[in-house]
Amino acid sequence: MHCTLLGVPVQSGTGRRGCDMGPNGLRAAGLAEAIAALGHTVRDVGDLKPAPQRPVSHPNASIKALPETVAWLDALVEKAYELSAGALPIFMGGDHVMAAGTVAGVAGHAKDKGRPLFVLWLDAHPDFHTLESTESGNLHGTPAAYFTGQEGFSGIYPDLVAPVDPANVCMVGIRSVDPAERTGLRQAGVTVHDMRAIDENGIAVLIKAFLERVEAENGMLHVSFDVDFLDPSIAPGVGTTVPGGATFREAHLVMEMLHDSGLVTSLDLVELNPFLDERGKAAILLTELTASLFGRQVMDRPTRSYG
Ligand code: NNH
Ligand code: MN
Ligand code: MN
Ligand code: MN
Repeated sequence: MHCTLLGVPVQSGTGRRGCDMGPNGLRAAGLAEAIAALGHTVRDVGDLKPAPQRPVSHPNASIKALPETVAWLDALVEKAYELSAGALPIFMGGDHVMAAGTVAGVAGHAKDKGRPLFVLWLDAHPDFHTLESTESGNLHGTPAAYFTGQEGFSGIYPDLVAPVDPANVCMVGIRSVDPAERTGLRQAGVTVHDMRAIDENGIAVLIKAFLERVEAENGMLHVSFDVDFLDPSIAPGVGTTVPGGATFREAHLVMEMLHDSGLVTSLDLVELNPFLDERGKAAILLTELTASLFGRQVMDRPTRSYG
């Protein structure tokens, strides 16, 4: 397999500084080397720069850093569209507002190919706020609402060429949902597997059902991995820790199943904050998890195909 690494040092979407060091944290942890060691070719194309700022504004006064964030998205939608036509892109964030740009760009490519885009959202949070509903004003809480075409983003965030069908979005690991997000998710029909669903069913059952759908519909699959999906005890390097997250083995199992499926076409690694990390713990874990996604196994197993 051929992959491209792109650094996206955006941190205007979060209230805490340090996510701009995320791409270099992953480089220091040996992300490219870990993927290459599995027999893949990896090209690191460096860090993206934001586009010039547009004079955007919104009546919600709590919103922080709107023109700065939109400038990142303007550059990123185009770059993600361009990269997804070639080797498998791995987007190294940066805070999670990055996914507004990556998913919008990748969705444009899927549309060109006439294939549906599916999104696996691994996160403690659904990030399903609109510009009206966000109370924190931190725009990393908005990407999933934007790329599924919820109202109120047009003329501000980049124009959406191909909104993702909310029915094709599967969220796993969710354990912190604001009231407006809860309503929005239900109305849109997003599949949300909260931590209780993982406890009751086991994560493998949930992931397998989703992958079978992607396969059956010949979908492309974007995986958006927020570090706070993981329990903070194993991944301290993130600004928004929420207790009760995915365990070490649950997270690896998801990545191993994603590898075996052969369905993943693009990947976000977001919200790593090296300033808050402990001796590279979260950066190293994220690197090891990515290695599982690219085929690292304890013992050889036949690669299953879903569907
Ligand atoms: N829902 C909260 C907000 O909008 C928290 C979002 N924070 C995240 N998302 N880290 O992944 O502010
Ligand atoms: Mn997130
Ligand atoms: Mn989160
Ligand atoms: Mn492989």
